[in-house]
Amino acid sequence: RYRKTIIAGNWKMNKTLSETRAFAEELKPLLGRPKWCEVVLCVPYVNIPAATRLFKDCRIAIGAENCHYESSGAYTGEVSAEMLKELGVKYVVIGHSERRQYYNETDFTVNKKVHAALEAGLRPIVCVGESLEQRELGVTLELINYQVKCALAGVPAEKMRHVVFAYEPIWAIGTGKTATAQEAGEVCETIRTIIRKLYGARVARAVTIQYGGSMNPKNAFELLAQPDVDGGLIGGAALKPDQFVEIINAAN
Ligand code: 3PY
Repeated sequence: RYRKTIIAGNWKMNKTLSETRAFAEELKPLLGRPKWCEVVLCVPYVNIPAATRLFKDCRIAIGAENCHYESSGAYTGEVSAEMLKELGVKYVVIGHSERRQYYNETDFTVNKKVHAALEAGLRPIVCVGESLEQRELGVTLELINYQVKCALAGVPAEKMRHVVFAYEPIWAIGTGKTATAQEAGEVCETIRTIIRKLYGARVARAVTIQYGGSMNPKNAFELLAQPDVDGGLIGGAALKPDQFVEIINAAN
């Protein structure tokens, strides 16, 4: 295989510390045979120290849901990529549509955060995706092209094996609507084509591109069967141990 399949949960602003512990206890006995896909849980900052301990023995990597683009400084309330790295964090979600929508995340700050994450030794999971209006206007692929190029501006080819993309159509996030496997496959293929134009075929072949947006145990298999869909970034279904394990099994 050219690239890793990555199943990553995105908990968003869910689960207290005690709920994190309970999730781990419920999850562990459900995890079956050894997985060849990489499993990641992106959790709220405050749960990271506990999560890295709780999930170590089942080889689930921990991710953060955001980071700041500076390594330190007068940014009250923010957390840097370096701080995350020292806690044992491996991945960081960058540019989730909820952050673009509610917290002024722009393609410019996404690019700065991608650089910060790579600099700190983290693997950014870069989220791109169109709104319903944009899809209906027929500008989805142009928008994806723009978002991917902006995110990768100045990123050298040798760093690209640490970069993950997640295609998350905004209209499918937290709405229960899913892109069809074909729609998801088309956009993920486009993302790979953009990377190929920027970095060449070898780099493009090795990049993991996830689908995100209401992936669940029912639709996971079909989505993951698409040749350019290399995993999932999973919202609601990652909050429930049984559903999360079903999706992991669908990828195995
Ligand atoms: C969702 O599935 O709702 C997500 O936003 C995953 O990141």
